[in-house]
Amino acid sequence: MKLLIIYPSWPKLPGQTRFDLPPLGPIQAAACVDESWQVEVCDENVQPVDMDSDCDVLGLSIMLTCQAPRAYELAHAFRARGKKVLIGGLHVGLCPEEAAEHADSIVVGEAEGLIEQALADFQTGQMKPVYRREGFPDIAQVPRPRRELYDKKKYYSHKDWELVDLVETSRGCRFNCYPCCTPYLGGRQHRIKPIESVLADVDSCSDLMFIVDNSLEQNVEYQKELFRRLAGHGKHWVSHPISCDSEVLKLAREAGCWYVYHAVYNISDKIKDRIKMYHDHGIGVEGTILLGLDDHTEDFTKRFIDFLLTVELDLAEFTILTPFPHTEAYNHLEREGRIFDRDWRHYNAGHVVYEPKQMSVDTLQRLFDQAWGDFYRDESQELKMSKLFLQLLRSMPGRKRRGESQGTHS
Ligand code: B12
Ligand code: SF4
Repeated sequence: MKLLIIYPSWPKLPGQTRFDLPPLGPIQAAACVDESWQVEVCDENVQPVDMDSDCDVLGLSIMLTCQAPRAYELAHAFRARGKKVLIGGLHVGLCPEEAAEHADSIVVGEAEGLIEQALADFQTGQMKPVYRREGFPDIAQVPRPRRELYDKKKYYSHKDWELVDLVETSRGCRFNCYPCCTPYLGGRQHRIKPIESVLADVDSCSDLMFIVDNSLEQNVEYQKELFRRLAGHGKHWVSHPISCDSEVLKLAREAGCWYVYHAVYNISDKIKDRIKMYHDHGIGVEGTILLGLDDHTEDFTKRFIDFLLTVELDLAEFTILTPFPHTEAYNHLEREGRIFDRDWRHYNAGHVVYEPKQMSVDTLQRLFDQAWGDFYRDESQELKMSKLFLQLLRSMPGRKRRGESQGTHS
């Protein structure tokens, strides 16, 4: 039996240099599937879809809400060719009823324990429309993702350098920030993987990694233990924020922390100090900046952009507040009747889909473009990225370009 899992293409942010990373969801779901199935993964962002695939089941992996329309198009095309279609991924956890309209079957939430059942039921002709569970699978039992299903050299390289592998060390978050759906999807408890299983996975990765956990910061002891054990594995990595505490940052650096994504949400010395502290420990910072919150006026946004130019961020990613399903932002804006655009293709964090409180839709859209333009005016994004790479290469002298004899990784 053959399962083809497609990760559909999505509309990228217009201002951003394009980097395609090997998605983790499809190969994590694939890891649950038993040997009676041959599994293929196709990331439509980097390769064409074989519409005439001889698969028995088409799996669709929808991570982002803005991927959903393309996923549904593919679902219809494959069903018209007589294929059974099984849809899973984060967006299915947010909008199961919608996904179910386009599939023979859906897996709601984390796939472990469910995708196996769906495929076994397919083999006996009894695949159910919905697979879901109460609670979450045992994080200690989550298998290692099947990284060999990607041709990294072919599809995930930039200027001859192989890009990062995605690694997950925990799920869930005890916080509940306004724009975020992670606590809804992954639960309000921080579920951590045993460090041995993280390290076993890490050893199958290339020397560059993106630790995708949304909030390692919520567990200081886990960070310390993880970073202590990660040191010596020869990895360099990017992550979401880690605790701004000298001991944690020192351990992180020794474990190969390259740079962190860090939300910058206001004009304050506290933010400046945090960025400086990361830098003092040899860790870069990419600011993630959300525009369009209710207290953002046009004047504030302009001053905010100016402030960002002074705080020595290594990179910046600007996004527009987007009311993704099951977030506080959605509940709030929906309650006030301010969401006017429900086309999921516009939910890529680069479109205004709601009425901002203190400016017009057009003004916010213009300020978003201006933010990208101003931040990268003197030094382009490519140049800033190259500087970060140079910094990295100095700390890993063994790393060679693809094709050279040593230090290459797959
Ligand atoms: C990695 C990541 C990215 C990477 C993606 C790289 C790639 N090629 O995949 C990058 C950096 C590109 C990215 C970008 C964005 N991201 Co992002 N990202 C994530 C992150 C941190 C991790 C996702 C992940 O890999 N999880 C681990 C895997 C194992 O979990 P999973 O995908 O859910 O897979 C499981 C199940 O869903 C299921 N499953 C998955 N596939 C399949 C398939 C089948 C057939 C089945 C049955 C089951 C199944 O099984 C898996 C195992 O249980 C999440 C937050 C999070 N922690 O989940 C945000 C997240 C997905 N991103 C989010 C957002 C908003 C964005 C942006 C739109 C804006 C931004 N900057 O944040 C941008 C895109 C901008 C643009 N238009 O270009 C939101 C999603 C909101 C939404 N509803 O769309 C999230 C949830 C963050 C958040 N806290 O709100 N992101
Ligand atoms: S933004 Fe980060 S800290 Fe806040 S709820 Fe989401 S995952 Fe947790």
